[in-house]
Parts: sequence; structure tokens; C-alpha cells
Amino acid sequence: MTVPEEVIKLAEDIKNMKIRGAGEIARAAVKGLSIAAAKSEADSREEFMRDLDNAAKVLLSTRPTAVSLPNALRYVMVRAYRAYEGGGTKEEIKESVFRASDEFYKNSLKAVDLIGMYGSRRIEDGDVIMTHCHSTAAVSILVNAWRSGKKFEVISTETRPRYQGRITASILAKEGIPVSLIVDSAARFFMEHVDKVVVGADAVAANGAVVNKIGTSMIALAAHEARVNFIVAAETYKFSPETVLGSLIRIEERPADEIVDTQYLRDNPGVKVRNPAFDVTPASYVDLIVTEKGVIPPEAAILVLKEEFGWFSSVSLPKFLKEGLETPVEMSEY
Ligand code: RI2
Repeated sequence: MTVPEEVIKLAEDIKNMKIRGAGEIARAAVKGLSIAAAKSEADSREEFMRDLDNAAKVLLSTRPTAVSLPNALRYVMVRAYRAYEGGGTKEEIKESVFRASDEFYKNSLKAVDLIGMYGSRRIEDGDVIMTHCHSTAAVSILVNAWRSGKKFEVISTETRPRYQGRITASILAKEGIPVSLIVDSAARFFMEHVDKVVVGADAVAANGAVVNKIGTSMIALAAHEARVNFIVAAETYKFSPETVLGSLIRIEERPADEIVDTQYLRDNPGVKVRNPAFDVTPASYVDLIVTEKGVIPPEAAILVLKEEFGWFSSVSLPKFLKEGLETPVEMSEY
């Protein structure tokens, strides 16, 4: 298998979370395909496609939950296959990969800005906003609102085990936004003072359920109980087309040593440590999903999926994705 060193390194960085956040993972993935295309030493078109497929497989295997990853790969690979099936030369297919990768990259950043703009309109003076983990899209809403002159404060959970909440708190503090960092288990304690919860998403299912960092659903439950608005910031490439066809979103379970050190594990062989990285918040606990196409109720997720991906299609999904996702999906224009 000829996958360039740089792509393998990129894949490792995604796997060990040096590159993290659903949006960043997607951007890294399309960059990986560009590198694979640039470095390919294939003599034929067929070989070139095999190189691309192999790179896509390696990138796809890194983290299973963030749907942005297969969607980003699909965006580029569908276009590469289209060029290939249309009889394009190796150079033309390569060009299509560069173009698609660049397009996805730029559009994804534009999406984060638009979400910031739309979502900020829901923030009001005096709000106390709780957030969880570190989401570029959720932070975009908060920073946008602050820069537009709204005055509010933020409560950020630290987000064990990897403490991404510290990143959020430090970004907000640098922006001048008043922010308090709390332990995750204090979320319900503070909920009575909270006006809105704003979080990101790793995946949105066809039924409007939101998959996000572990602990999100517990915060949603507390928000629901306290009648606090629960707002999700999610680009449309985080919506999962596979869920239309009945697949479930796989929840990644990460190593035990993210929670306890290896000495503890050695000293306590009878203790089993479980470390799911994400959980599912049902649509009934979500008030709004802010996408770059507009603000929607979670029940409208199916419409986003239909518009973005369609489901009666002429172009089949690249083979590697069919294998990787184990679903017989036929996708069209995405
Ligand atoms: P943006 C993160 O996952 C968090 O769950 C966060 O809410 C989500 O991705 C979306 O992040 P992880 O990579 O795309 O930290 O909004 O496991 O940045």
C-alpha cells in the first residue's frame, strides 16, 4: 500500500488528537488527500485512484464518530471518481482532487463564520451561557456575539478526560469575555443561573439527535429540566447521510489511560475503566441547530440531509467508503 509518510503522520495526529475537533479533522482529511495526490508516483490512472483510495482508507480509520471526516473524504473522492469515470487523465484527476480539497477547506471555514453570525443573533445582553468541550463552531457564535457588542458571561466545563474546556475558556478570556471554568459534574449546580447552553457537534443524525463530547447529553438533560435553551452549532457536513439508511453513529471508546495513569491500572487489575468519547442527545432536548444554511429545529435534520446529499442517485459512493462505512449507500451530488 503506497500511502505517503506525511499522510500517515497526519492520520496519527488525528488519531492521537493532536488534530482534534470535528471541523479540524475534516479539514485535515482533505489536506491529506491533496498530499496523497501530489506525492503519488502512479504510472497509470488506475494506480493513481488506488493511491487515493488507500490514503482515504487510512484517514477514514482514525476516528469513527465525527461524521465530518467521511463527509469530507467523500466530497473530494466523489469528484475524483467523477473525473476518472469521465475519462480524465491522471493530471486532470489530480487537479480535481486539489480543487475539491481547496473548495471543501474554504467552504468549511466560511461555514464556521456564518454559524457565528447566525447563532450570535440568539445571544442577548445579560445572558449566562454554558458550553462544553471545545467547539470551533460554538466559540464562533460566542465570539461573534461579543464582537457585535453583546455583554454576557460564559460557564465552560473543563471536559474530562482531555480538558478541551480549558481551551475554550482561554480563547474566550483572551477575547475579553467573562468566563468561569467548572468541573463537568457541577453543570446541574450552575444550571439554575444559565440562560442558554451552546455546544458543537461531531455528528447529527437523520432524526435530529446530536452526537457530541461525552457529557453533552447530561448537560442537555439538566437544561431541559431547568427549561434552558439548548443550542447546537453544526456545519451541514456534520449531518450523517448513513443514518438515513438506518446506520447508527459509532461512539468512539478511547484508551483507559486518558482517565487514570498506567500505575493505577497495574495496581487495580480488577477495575475496568470505560472511556466513551461521545454521547447522544435526543432531538427532544435540542431547541435549535445553527448551520451555515440557517437555523433549524432538530426535526429538520432530514431536510438538510436530503438537500446536501440526496438519496436517489446516479453516482455511486466510492468503493473505499462503502467498505469503510459498511453501508450500501448510493450518494449523489455531495
Ligand atoms: P468543532 C469535538 O470532538 C467536540 O466534541 C466538539 O464539540 C466537536 O468536536 C465539534 O468541534 P473532539 O475532537 O468542529 O474533541 O465545532 O473529540 O470544532
